[in-house]
Amino acid sequence: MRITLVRGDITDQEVDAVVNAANSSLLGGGGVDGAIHDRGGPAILAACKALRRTGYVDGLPTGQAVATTGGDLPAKWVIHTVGPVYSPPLDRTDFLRSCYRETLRVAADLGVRTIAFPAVSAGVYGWPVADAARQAVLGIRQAAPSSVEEVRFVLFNEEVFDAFRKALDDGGGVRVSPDA
Ligand code: AR6
Repeated sequence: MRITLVRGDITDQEVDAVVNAANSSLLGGGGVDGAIHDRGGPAILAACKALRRTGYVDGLPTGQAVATTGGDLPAKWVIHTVGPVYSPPLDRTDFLRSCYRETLRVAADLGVRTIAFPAVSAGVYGWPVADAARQAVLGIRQAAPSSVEEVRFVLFNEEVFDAFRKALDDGGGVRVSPDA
């Protein structure tokens, strides 16, 4: 599995699956969530509502992941995951790593080969960016080998991009594409 970094908008990514930094209601919000629903159109919300009527009556728990159609996005799938709200002194880091592990497990079940992740919890949920990047890399590295060939982190601004580059500094085989 190859890990790549790009600075950009996750809704532009031509990958099999994009990851939504959702909330447990699965009914939309701001940030990545708002952008995905805006660009992906009503089919995504309809699929989320259907999930709420069936297996996820109480919503999607923190650290878990579930897939829907990608609607009008270039990606075929959206995999929704719920990051933890940053709330020291509670240690919620394993929930954050779990978002990446669980998302990759769902992706593998779908036969996904390329997947784009945002910096889960690093926006509205307030997780400090440097640690959000470290937990992201750890979570990806904890995932079982699967069909996934490329994990692409798509970072919206330079500060987050630099944090992920630093977190990956000790890893080999990383391709950095700031202009993609
Ligand atoms: N593409 C890539 N990254 C983005 C984009 C985009 N289009 N838009 C924002 N980011 P956030 P969270 C970056 O707040 O912290 C929502 O209301 C952003 O700069 O989207 O997990 C949900 O419904 C930041 O670095 O997710 C939840 O209620 C990162 O993506 C809550 O926010 C994550 O920011 C989830 O908060």
